[in-house]
Amino acid sequence: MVNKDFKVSRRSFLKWSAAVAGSSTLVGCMPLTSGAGAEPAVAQAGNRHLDAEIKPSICWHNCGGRCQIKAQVKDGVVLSFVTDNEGPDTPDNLQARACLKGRSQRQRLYHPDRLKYPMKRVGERGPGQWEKISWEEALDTTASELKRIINQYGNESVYFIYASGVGGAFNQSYVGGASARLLNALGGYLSFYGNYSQANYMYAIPYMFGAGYGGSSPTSFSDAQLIVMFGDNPASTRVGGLNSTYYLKLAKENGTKVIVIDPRHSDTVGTFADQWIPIRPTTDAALVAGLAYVILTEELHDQAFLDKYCIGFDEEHMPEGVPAGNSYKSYLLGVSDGQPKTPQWASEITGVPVETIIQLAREIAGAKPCFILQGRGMQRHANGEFQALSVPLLALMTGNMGKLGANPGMYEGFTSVKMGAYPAGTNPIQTKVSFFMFTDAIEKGGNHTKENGGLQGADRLQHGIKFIWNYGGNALINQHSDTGRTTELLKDTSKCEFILGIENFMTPSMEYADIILPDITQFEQEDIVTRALGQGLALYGQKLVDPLYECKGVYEICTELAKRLGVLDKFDEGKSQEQYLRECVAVAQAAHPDFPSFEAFREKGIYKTKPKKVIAYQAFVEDPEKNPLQTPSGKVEIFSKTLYDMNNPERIPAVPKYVAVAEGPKGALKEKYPLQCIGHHSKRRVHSTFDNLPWMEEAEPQKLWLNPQDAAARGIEDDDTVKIFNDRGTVKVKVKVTPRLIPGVCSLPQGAWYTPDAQGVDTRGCINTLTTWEPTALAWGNPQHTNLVQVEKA
Ligand SMILES: Nc1nc2c(c(=O)[nH]1)N[C@H]1C(S)=C(S)[C@@H](COP(=O)(O)OP(=O)(O)OC[C@H]3O[C@@H](n4cnc5c(=O)[nH]c(N)nc54)[C@H](O)[C@@H]3O)O[C@H]1N2
Ligand SMILES: Nc1nc2c(c(=O)[nH]1)N[C@H]1C(S)=C(S)[C@@H](COP(=O)(O)OP(=O)(O)OC[C@H]3O[C@@H](n4cnc5c(=O)[nH]c(N)nc54)[C@H](O)[C@@H]3O)O[C@H]1N2
Ligand code: SF4
Ligand SMILES: [Mo]
Repeated sequence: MVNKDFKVSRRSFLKWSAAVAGSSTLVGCMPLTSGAGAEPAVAQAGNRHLDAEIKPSICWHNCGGRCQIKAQVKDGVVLSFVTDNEGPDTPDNLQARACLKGRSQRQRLYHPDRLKYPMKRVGERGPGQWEKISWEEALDTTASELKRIINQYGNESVYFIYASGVGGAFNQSYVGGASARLLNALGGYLSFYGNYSQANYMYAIPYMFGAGYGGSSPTSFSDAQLIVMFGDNPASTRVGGLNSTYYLKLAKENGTKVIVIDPRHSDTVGTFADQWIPIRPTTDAALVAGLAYVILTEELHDQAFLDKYCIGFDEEHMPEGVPAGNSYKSYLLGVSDGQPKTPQWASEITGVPVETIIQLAREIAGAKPCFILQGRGMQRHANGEFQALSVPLLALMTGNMGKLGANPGMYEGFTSVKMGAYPAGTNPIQTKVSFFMFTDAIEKGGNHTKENGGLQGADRLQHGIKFIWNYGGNALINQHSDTGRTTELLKDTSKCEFILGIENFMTPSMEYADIILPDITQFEQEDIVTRALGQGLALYGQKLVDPLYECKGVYEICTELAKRLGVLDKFDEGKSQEQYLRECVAVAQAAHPDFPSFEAFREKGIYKTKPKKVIAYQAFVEDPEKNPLQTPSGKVEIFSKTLYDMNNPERIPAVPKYVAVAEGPKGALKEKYPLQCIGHHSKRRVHSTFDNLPWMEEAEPQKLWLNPQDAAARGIEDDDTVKIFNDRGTVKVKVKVTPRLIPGVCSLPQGAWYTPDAQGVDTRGCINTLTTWEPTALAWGNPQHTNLVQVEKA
């Protein structure tokens, strides 16, 4: 295995271990930025090492934030990380303050398990045998395999797999940066559409709102009378931007009521909600139908708004050629299926009491304006498209669109810094697989098609995926579904012939690579990161320390591969990395008159735009004739003729009906596997990143959340070790018995590193041991929160 010969000089090792062992006070993760009070604590922390130099850096992993962290560096060693503590920290100039993870980056930088040198697989693919090799050999082998596979199977067989762990200009794991530029220079690669975050939402919403859809920004939370959040947990996830909870706090101070609908009593519920409405996972569209029924039958709806801006709500506003009884109103009244969607009906499915539904409906209809918002968790389900499409109905029926303080049920809108991008070039290969179907494209090879796998840009693949470029991601195994099935597939080297891994750690995905190249972190190089928020943000990360061990950055790796593959001129155009960064900054300077000089930006490491209130669909609502939506009718399509014509009404309804799913609360497997298991995003990790930090395990140990009733019925007590299983796999982990989620539902926080024992039982708590490859019906997306399981005392 790795890490046996820890090849650093004793002197430098002692320096680092002393640095890591130093005490650290972890503050809470929530960015409760406030004008007063926060400054002294931050300033104190900032002065901990008075003689150290302070250099700006970045936390660039994929949470809803991107924060400035500032290193205290002395004698070439990072002594600690503090965070943005500059400026008055007022609503006009919020600090970009890091959470507990960003402040723990020192433990990641100096982690003893860092990958230290290039390695090649010896023996079968899978966990096991690695041999240390030289960079020369690692790069030569990678280049020759890349060349062989392109010659033999074509560029379409080279897959740049979804990965979100890195987000700089050069260091872009998400189909961009130096990796994409190299692959484009070589003739292109197979790319993907959709993503693990929001595939079902982003595929479905355009049927209703057209391309270019969007929401209002959290900066206007306090302009709302009521905020209703469906499955959204910004207190832990920072979705909506790193300071979105600050705006939530402002709204509360302003008297805005906050209601959160979530099976879990999340940190957002605990900190901000006036009311928590727990719901069974996958049933939000039924709740929306029940609410809509009350609003309609009590005549609280805004008929004029529906008439003017929407089609498909009622029979009077339907596209040509659709038989009667297909409107949303007909669905609500039970015209075609004989079942009116009464609060009783909705309550039976969702578990939300009838009185709560009636009261919530009246409250939503009475609040002017009402900010209706959904998170990404509620659509990461087997019926995710229709979960996502249902929420806007509440805003449309009450006219909560296009006005300050209103949001039409969509994700948060944002503003951004217009930073130039490092040019990745163009990809001549137009074929795209669904991000979630890459395993299918490996398994089926040339038989992966548009019909059976959702392929775009071609009817079928030529040979399937033969080469995987895995940079800064753990979705090859850990973050994808059904780890057991995926690992079996990848063991077969006749299917995918070569896997390249570029990482900082030996993650579960890296165990399946053929060559591993040890990457430097953001602290060992220079790069720029931007983030779109209520307030646009650009961060510059300076090189804090020299590369550790034998690690090299991805830019250098790509340069070396370009040399070996004869495309160096095309790759670097004779420019230096600094020249590229200067070009990126020049674009920002042209767009923002107050953007500093390159040198000043590099020195300070941060630039922010003034916060802006984005009002979704303001132009459309003001003048729908002049500013039509990009839908076939130019209006909001509550009924979609395109979906109707797919002729699959049970799984793909033309209006946002409740679609019951096999692993839902009334699913066929319920008797055998009675618990719905979701896997929320926890504050201690960003996906699988930070899972290996002892500080984070101390902050929040990995445990299954289980309700006391379900625990008692199984003789389980808090902190017991339990077995969670279904037909796909078994996980053994400790349990947190807590009323913070409803009976019948459990949650295994996603992102723990898949660690199977000899029997294949995961011993760390990786939820993807239990999830399925089966994609969603319309989007070919991930249903990773939809799982039926049983739990027993281990
Ligand atoms: N069951 C279930 N599965 C899920 C989800 C869920 O809710 N439930 N959520 C899904 C979602 S929303 C997403 S976005 C995906 C995320 O899945 P991934 O994009 O795979 O995210 P991470 O697991 O954080 O993996 C990022 C990797 O990048 C590495 N990394 C970090 N910094 C660097 C660097 O500087 N250089 C290099 N080379 N590597 C670096 C980290 O070590 C880590 O292994 O997971 C999805 N998977
Ligand atoms: N700390 C941290 N922050 C992160 C991430 C992380 O891993 N860690 N990941 C980042 C990324 S890439 C993404 S995509 C986002 C993810 O953000 P989300 O997808 O919004 O996060 P989740 O935790 O999956 O889900 C949010 C909430 O939805 C609830 N939920 C689950 N199913 C249902 C349902 O059927 N109905 C309703 N109403 N609620 C439901 C969950 O209990 C949870 O509290 O977060 C980002 N921020
Ligand atoms: S994990 Fe996210 S919120 Fe925390 S410091 Fe990093 S970027 Fe900021
Ligand atoms: Mo995500």
